[in-house]
Amino acid sequence: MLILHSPAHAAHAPAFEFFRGERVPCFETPARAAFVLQALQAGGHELQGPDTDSTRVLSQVHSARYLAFLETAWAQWLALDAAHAVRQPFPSVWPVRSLRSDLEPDNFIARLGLYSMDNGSPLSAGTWAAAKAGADLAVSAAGRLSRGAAAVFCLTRPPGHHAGADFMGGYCFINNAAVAAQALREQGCQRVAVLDVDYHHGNGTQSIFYERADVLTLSLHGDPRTEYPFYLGHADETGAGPGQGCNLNLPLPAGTATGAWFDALDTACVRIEAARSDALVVSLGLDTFAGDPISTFRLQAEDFVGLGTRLKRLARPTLFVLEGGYAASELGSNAACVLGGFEQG
Ligand code: Q9C
Ligand code: ZN
Repeated sequence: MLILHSPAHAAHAPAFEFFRGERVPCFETPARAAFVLQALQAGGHELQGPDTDSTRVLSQVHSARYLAFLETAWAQWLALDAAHAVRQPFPSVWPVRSLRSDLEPDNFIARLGLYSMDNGSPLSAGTWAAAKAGADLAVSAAGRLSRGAAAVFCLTRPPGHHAGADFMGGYCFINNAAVAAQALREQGCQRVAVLDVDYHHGNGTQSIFYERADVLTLSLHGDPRTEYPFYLGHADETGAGPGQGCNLNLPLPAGTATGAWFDALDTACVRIEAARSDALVVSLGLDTFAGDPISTFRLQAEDFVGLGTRLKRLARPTLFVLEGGYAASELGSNAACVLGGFEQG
């Protein structure tokens, strides 16, 4: 399978996040992509770089003011104090119900809160460069599918599926899967399906397309009653307005293992076929793995082969985008299992 990748991902390398009352090393690291690259190259997959700038498509997915903030956020942080070069900004205040989000405060931390859903998306000097490179890969991959490729894998980080039109969250800044789906639409696909198999609900992708009938969004994930992102991802969220019926959530209890997970995958696949989607974007989170340090599902390496095989049966042009997966040393072999299952399926 064709792999699209850029070394620019490594520019996003914050050191710390907050976890259960402690400041801990980030789970979402450059090493994740290095493990995937190593495994896929060892598996003989062809590797190429991006060939398209995503700027125009990005403006169809994210708000202008959010993109302007993200692009300059690190420079703004440094401008406050040169000592910030070795510190990470974290939001500490958010415009929740009854507070105004139409105005941009002058205070940097207040603006960071305006554009964040959590304090779990640490920024570093190269965050914009890495995230923008990921979007370039997503648009480039859509172009490959439109020109006849059967499948492409975008080896990107940081991940994207928690990022909404105007906010970052859950290690995500730009919604690569949404950018890919939007690019496919603009390149002539009439109906696109985005299937999110990350452990966490793809709240950003769902919200971006919630009122649209041209992009079907589907997500299998840990039940938001107990799992991040907590405030979206319930089964009764089915789309709105013209997009009514175009969102499917399949929340599963913490601890879900192979049998129940594949039943849900089958439900999602049947819906994709019924919708006659003509291209498939897969938000490929591998944090459903039993060994994941922050998640509770219990999939094994061979289950990822089964995932690839099931997706191949859909027989649609397929664009994989890497999302989560924090058992870094097994991330490469698990990704290779999905691609292997797809190619053999
Ligand atoms: N610092 C993805 O898998 N954060 N994101 C938990 C808080 C939520 C995961 C720790 C996990 C987000 C793309
Ligand atoms: Zn995840």
